[in-house]
Amino acid sequence: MTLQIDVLTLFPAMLAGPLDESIPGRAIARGLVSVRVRDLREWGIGRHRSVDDAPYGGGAGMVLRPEPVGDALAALRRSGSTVILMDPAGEPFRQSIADELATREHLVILCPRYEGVDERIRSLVDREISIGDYILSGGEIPALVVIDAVVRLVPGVIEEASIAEESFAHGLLEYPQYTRPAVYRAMGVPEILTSGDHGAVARWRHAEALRRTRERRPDLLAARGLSEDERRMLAEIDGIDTEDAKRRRRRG
Ligand code: JF5
Repeated sequence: MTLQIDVLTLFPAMLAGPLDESIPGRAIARGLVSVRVRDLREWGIGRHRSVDDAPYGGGAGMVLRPEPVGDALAALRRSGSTVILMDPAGEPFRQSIADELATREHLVILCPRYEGVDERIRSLVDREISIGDYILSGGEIPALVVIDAVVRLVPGVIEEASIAEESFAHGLLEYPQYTRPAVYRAMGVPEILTSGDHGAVARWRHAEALRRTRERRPDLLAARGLSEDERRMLAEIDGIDTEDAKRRRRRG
């Protein structure tokens, strides 16, 4: 089943290039995903196809008028659609949201410009998503972020094993990766990776992912928790001699 995505924007050209490239480009070319970019001005008001107006109460900038947005959403949405507003005041985007969106049949993504949409438009959308705490000039780049994260989860787009292996799938940051040459600017490669011992490599990677996550994103570890085995791995990294390690040494 093809995931269909409609993007509603005043700057359609901002979407075309990125969606032509790499994994999204290939997914679209293979028909696994279909993306249509629609110009909000198609639903603009009057001879000038007006889409914005000054804010009630005064203040700087312009606000997207509700009628063009409402009409566009009415035209694009159907039963089974999920309508998304990109907005810094939305729910922080995370992998679990991407997982959920990848199961939908039709996404409509609304990209605000200027000072944002008329407040009454919020009642017409299913979810509001933020990609982070910074100000952008429009919702197009956030929409591309969401599309990229979602498209790669659509069955057949990338190898199933790659998704399963990905660190966020386990709630951890990725383990360190190395490729040739064996020595680069006097920096070597951990010996275990060239040992041919696949079990040892897997354990090392798991331990390094834990180490890195604890160091850089303790919030992720706190949210996820640690198994008994993982506590032992971190203790070993810290050089703490656990009763368990002593027992294992005695047994040889
Ligand atoms: C925008 C008014 C929205 O969509 C975003 C955004 C999402 N996360 N972080 C920023 O910004 C576009 C511009 C103006 C509302």
